[in-house]
Amino acid sequence: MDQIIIHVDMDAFYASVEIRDDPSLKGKPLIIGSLPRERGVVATCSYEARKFGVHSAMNIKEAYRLCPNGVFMHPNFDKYRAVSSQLHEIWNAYASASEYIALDEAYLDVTEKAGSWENACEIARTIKRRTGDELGLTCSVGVAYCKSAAKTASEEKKPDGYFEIPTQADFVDLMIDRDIRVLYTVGAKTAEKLYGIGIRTVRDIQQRKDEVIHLLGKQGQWITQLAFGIDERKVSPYKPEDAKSISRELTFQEDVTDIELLKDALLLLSMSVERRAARVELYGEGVTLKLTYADMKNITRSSMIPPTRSAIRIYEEAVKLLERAPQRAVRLIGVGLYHMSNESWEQLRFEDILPSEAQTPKDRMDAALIRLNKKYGLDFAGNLDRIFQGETMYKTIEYMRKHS
Ligand code: DCP
Ligand code: MG
Repeated sequence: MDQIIIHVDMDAFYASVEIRDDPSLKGKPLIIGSLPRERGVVATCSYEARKFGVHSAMNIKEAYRLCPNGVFMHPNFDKYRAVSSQLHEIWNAYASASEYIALDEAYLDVTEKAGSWENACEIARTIKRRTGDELGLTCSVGVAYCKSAAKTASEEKKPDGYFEIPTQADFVDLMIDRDIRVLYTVGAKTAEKLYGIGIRTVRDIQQRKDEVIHLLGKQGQWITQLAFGIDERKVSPYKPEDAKSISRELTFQEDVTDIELLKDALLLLSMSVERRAARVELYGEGVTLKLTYADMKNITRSSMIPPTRSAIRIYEEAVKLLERAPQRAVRLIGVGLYHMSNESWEQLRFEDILPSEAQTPKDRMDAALIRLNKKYGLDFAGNLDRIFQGETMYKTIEYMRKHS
C-alpha cells in the first residue's frame, strides 16, 4: 500500500461549538452568520436548520424566509480558531504530515505512523473518540488509499461518520453510478458542460474519457483520473507561500452610490491586503477589484502591475478599475492581489521605475491616511490593528458613511 490517508471534517463546525457552549441551543435550528435584519450570508448552520434547506453561503434573508424560527447568531472566530488549534494537536499526534484545508478540516498522512491498514483505522477511530471526549464535538472521518477517496469517505456517513475506502476498486465500485458532482473537482460550471454532452455519471466519464479531455483539457485529464480512482497527490503541509491570491471584501449594510466612499473603503481593504501579504512575505503582480451591485450582478476587473504588496499601489490600481466600472449602487466591494510570489522585485521600487513621480509610496499612503483622518475624523494612529479585523472593518466603514 502506497499511502494511507485520513480525512477529518468537523460536523457543522461553528454551530456545533456554539451548541456545546450553550446547551439551550441543542436541537434547535441554529444559523451562524449575519442576523436576518443585516446583510450577508450564512457561514454554517446546525443539521436541524439544514432540514429547512438552509446552507452555507446562502443569503441570510433567504435563510430567514426558509427558517423564520431559527436562532441566528454572529460567528465568534476567535473561539473557533482556539478550537482549531486543539484539533491540530490531536491530529498531529498521529500523522507524519497534516494538510489543513480549513479550520475544521484536514488530510492526515498516517502511512508511516500506522504501518498497516488496521492500525490506520484504529487511529481514525481514536481521533473521533478523543475529539468527543476532549472537545465535546463530533467529526466525520474517512480512511482511504488516496486523498480524494479519503474526502469522499468522510462525507459518506456525515454527521458523526466513519467510513473506509481501502482500495481504488472500492472507490470505483462506490462511485460508478453516481452523479459526476461526487467527484469533488467537478463544480457546478464544469458539471453543466458535461451534462451538456450527456455525461451524467462517473461511468459516463470512464466510458467517454477522450471526450471529457477534449472538452475540458487539463482539468478533464484530472477528472478522468479521478473517475478511475487515481489520485497520487501527497499530503502537503500548508505553506503560506502556496497562497495564490489574497483578497478582502466587504458587504455594505446599505448600498453605496458615493464613489468617494467606495474609494475610501478600497483604501482600508488594500491596507488589509498588504498586511496579509506581508505576513506571508508575498508580492503580487495582479490587482483585482470585485463589485456586487445592488441587483446582485457581479463584476471582477483586474490589471497587472509591477510586483508589489504596497497598500497604496493596490489602492491606486483598484481605483482605476473602479472608475472604469459601471457606476451603479454597490452592495459588496472587494480588492485582491494575485499572481503571487516571494521574489522580492519590490527592490525595484515604483519610484525607480517611474522616477518622475514626486512622492514615494509611503508619502502617498501617509497623505491618503491624513485625508481620511480629516474627512471622517478617524484616528489611524491608535487603532490600525483593530481596523483590519472583520467586524471592526465593517464598523469603521459604516462610521465613515455616517461622517462623510
Ligand atoms: N464556512 C463559511 N462559509 C462557507 C463554508 C464554511 O464560513 N461558505 C465555515 C463555517 C463552517 C466551517 O467553515 O462551520 C467549516 O466548513 P464546512 O464546509 O466543513 O461546514 P460545516 O463544518 O459547518 O458542516 P459539515 O458538517 O457539512 O462539515
Ligand atoms: Mg465541516
